[in-house]
Amino acid sequence: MAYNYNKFLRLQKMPTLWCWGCGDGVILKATIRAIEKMGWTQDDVCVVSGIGCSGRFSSYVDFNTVHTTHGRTIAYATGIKLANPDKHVICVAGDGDALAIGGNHTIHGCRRNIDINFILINNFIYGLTNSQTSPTTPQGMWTVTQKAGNIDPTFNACNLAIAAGASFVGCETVLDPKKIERLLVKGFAHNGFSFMEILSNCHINLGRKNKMASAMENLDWIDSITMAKAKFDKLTKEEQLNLLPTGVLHHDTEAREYCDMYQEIKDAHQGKRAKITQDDFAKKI
Ligand SMILES: Cc1ncc(C[n+]2csc(CCOP(=O)(O)OP(=O)(O)O)c2C)c(N)n1
Repeated sequence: MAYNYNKFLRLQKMPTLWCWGCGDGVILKATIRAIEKMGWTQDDVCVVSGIGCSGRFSSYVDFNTVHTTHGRTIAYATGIKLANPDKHVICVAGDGDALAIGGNHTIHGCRRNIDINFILINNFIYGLTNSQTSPTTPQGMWTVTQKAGNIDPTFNACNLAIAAGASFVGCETVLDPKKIERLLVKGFAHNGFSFMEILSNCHINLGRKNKMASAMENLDWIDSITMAKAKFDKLTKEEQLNLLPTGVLHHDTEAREYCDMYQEIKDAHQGKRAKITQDDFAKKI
């Protein structure tokens, strides 16, 4: 039986502004399925998105939503989560939004390990503004700002998130919507900062000038640069170059979550628990 997405969609906002064949719709549907799998209601969830094609996400889903400024999803989400720790906060941001203008916010969200579910839609380009280089655009690719080919080295977003302290990090691609759904369910269930990168196609703004003008060609390219973590781990360092592993890449269940620690401080102030000592939150570096 066909899955009924309508109860979580703002149908009056349809059709979306996304191009035909864009992966953003695949991610949106997987997110709705994952939310339903978690048993969360519309009121339990707050979706915060930035600016970009990916930023339109919050317009189309019928939860509490905030469509905020470019690169600032985590700042808003942090405030929302601290004031409403019972809500499940989901941020959606593009690679430009999350790693360029919002890069600083992203690393500090990871560092704080606050219980935010961060979905990075990485289409390797600035989509909405028509093809400027992003921090994940592969070297050599044409962009409107580097017409002879991008010379900037690229970020590996998941490695960045792990190094910055995110306690759950994973990656999937729009080639396999079921795997996206499973990754999101695991990340949503994790108490801490869940960084979930989904590699997506932008055949219009990246593909047309880089010999992958159709969605299928763009997806074939994504397929060629990704490999399941178990297989990836068996490769030599040299063989791993230019490949991105998929699946759950890092899961630390011991790291303390920020709202929980904040609650303990509030409880101590209100005399509901013993005074906090320096050792309570100390972690060996
Ligand atoms: C402060 C600010 N700077 C720049 C812009 C212009 N702008 C809008 S979206 C965007 C980049 C979009 O790329 P990305 O974040 O990768 O999202 P996508 O559209 O690919 O989903 C830029 C530079 C803006 N809206 N606000």
